[in-house]
Amino acid sequence: MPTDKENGDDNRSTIGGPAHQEGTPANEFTAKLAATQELAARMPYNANKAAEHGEVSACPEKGQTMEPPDPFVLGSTLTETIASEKAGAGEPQPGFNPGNESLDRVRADSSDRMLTTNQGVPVGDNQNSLKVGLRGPALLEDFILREKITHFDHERIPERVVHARGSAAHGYFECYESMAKYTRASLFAEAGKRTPVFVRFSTVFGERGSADTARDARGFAVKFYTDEGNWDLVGNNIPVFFIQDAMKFPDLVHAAKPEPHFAIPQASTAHDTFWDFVSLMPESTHMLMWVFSDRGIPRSFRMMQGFGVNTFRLVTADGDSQFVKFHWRPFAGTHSLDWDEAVKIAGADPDFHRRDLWEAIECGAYPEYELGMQIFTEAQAEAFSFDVLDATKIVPEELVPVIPVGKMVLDRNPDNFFAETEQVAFCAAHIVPGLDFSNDPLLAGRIHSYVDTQISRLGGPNFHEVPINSPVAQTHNNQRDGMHRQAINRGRVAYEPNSLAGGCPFQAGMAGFTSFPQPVTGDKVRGKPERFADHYTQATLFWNSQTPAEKAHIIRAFRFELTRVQTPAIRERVVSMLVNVAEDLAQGVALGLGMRAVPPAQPKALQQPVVPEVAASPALSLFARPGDGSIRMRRIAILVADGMNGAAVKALQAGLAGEGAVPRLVGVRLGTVESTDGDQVEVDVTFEAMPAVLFDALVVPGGHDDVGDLATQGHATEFIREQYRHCKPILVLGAGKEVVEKAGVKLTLPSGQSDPGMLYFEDEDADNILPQFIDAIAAHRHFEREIDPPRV
Ligand code: HDE
Repeated sequence: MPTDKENGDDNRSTIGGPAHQEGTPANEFTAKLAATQELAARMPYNANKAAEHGEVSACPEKGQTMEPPDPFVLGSTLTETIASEKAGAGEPQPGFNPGNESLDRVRADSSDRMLTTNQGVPVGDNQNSLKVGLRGPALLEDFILREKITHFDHERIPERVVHARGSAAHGYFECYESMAKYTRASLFAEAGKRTPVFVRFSTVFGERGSADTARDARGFAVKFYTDEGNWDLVGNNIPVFFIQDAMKFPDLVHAAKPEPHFAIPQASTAHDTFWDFVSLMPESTHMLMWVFSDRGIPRSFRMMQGFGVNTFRLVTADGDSQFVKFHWRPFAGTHSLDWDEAVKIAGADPDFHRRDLWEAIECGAYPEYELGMQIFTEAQAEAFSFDVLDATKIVPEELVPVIPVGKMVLDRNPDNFFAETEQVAFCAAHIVPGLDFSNDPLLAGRIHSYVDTQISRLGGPNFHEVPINSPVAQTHNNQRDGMHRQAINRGRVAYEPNSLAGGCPFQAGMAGFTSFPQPVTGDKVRGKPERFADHYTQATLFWNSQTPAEKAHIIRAFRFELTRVQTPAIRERVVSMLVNVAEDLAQGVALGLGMRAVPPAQPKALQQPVVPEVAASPALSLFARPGDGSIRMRRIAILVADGMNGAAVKALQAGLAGEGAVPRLVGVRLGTVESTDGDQVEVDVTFEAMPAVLFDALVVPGGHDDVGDLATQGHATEFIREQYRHCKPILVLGAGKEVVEKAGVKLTLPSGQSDPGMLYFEDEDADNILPQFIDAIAAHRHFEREIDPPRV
């Protein structure tokens, strides 16, 4: 394109202009001015202004918009068509924002490439700094060294103030049926519709490098990249929370985190400040019951439920709204660890959950969860004995059933932990048209908190442009500038209403997000609704819904934590709170703490008793969801030593692997062992590298008497004892029985009855070994065997 100079025209000023632009434009600059004038003139006033007031404002107008007579009007420059390798072709696609494209746009691959600086300059020597002579001083001009070190110096960003430790995966959500009669949310619009998701699981209180198996609630945060923007369902694996009002969140977190004077203990609530706080906050009792049940130590992220916790709203296209509670249910069932096991795993493999998620996805055993909704009207909510705005309460499934609405499949691991898992920014305020908030005062604080925290964690207001956070829906607004801005917005208009950009981007009107017009009246107050004062009814409901084994575990969990509390008055206060939940619970804990007597119950905030709708809810037991019977990704140890029956071991190994399980031959050291038929069998892993706690089940093979020297190896003996103590299925074949007995483990229950988790076959080649063992593994744990203190 010839420039104005070449045309013989003057350069034009960018300040002011004539009162009238008449005549044919002499060049592109004046043509642009004229087209701009034409466009602006078509919007003589803001026609929507009147509709912004009064009752009609409830249905906002679609913004005024016009097409420009010339596309240059909307551009920043006249030179935008001058292409270069860096600037691009200069042909913007109207309405397109490449920041929302798939992550491929930022995936970097260095295969077959030279090393460069961040400026793209090839680096000749990546081994040595620049010096005066080989033994001389380094030079300040070494920009290559300085860039490398400077970048390294700033590699870390602040960790999340809570939920710092986490792992994530990509996947998709698939809707079962249209939910249009409940919500206009586009992801629920039709059967089979798929929406990409990114899910991050986390612990709450531990630091970024803490162990995965700490007792804690688990975060279950799902980012749905819907075609109408991102929806973040930022939930937990427990359906209630410690507190009722956001005002108390910093107090809770300060009490639970390491004590500030010496920063101890890491990732544990077993210390004075936590129990001091919660025992003065009786509304936390219900949450404590859940966290100190086995839900606080899940076996895997793949085997835990998720809950939205707060009450939300669904809103239809016609503007009708109902309340909703969100639930995730794992197809693999809900399973947990044993506390003793969790403690040992923290040393043996602190990345236990992270590794498990990664391995399952890499192996094609994609974790799957069903999304369910409890949908109920405001009138129903009014009639409940509890307040649905109180996040310390559930809505029992007996009152409102959970409707399955779709399933989520996690089928891809992130490429880069930092870029994706660390930089992902969830936010309880990220909702889409068709959803809305309730007045839950905890949720109100959350709506504020998440964006605010990302500003310091990710260094500014543009964190939505980090590729993992940017929606797949196009983003267009007049927000500009700030740290790390990536979008290069075209044009000079960054305000609305405007005529100079043809009114764009224009407000969506009723096609966009509109808040549900819930009527609100009342005085400004600080306080809580009366029904929030019921602190114990649902804690008791939870207790009453547990099996005897689960109750025993809850008592032990309280016992462990409170034993580590130093101040007896705090222990007493906790027990006095538990008396209000159930006598047997309080007695069990008091006994475990060596108290001389159970203290009297703490006075209740609510004097009149609440009559709950249900006394027990079977769905609250962890055993209510054993899963689909599959043993995919369960780790099974097969102990091996010289003199074992190799044929039986190989058959089992193949059979278990065929079921998708992970059988590993565990021996004293790597190398081979010799089986009875003279075969050399390769050991997969050693007792040291993978101790018993890292396996879900055990096989003790048969063979020669004593199966070689297995019975005399301390490692093997300890391995068998731990598998037994943690109530895991054990398969014993032939002479393996002697090895097990020498470890002090009995094949029958303490009562003398047969142990369903202990399978013994004399004939090591019997046909029914595998099916029976698979059933025992799918059942996960065999608590019939459990006694306290343990037998071995
Ligand atoms: Fe969070 N929470 N939270 N929270 N939360 C954060 O946001 C907060 C609450 C939950 O994998 C923070 O990005 C307040 C309930 C998850 O990145 C922060 C209150 C539930 C995650 C924050 C709550 C959650 C967070 C810290 C009370 C279950 C991790 C870093 C008013 C429904 C998301 C961050 C991820 C993270 C604030 C209570 C779930 C500080 C103020 C209840 C799963 O913004």
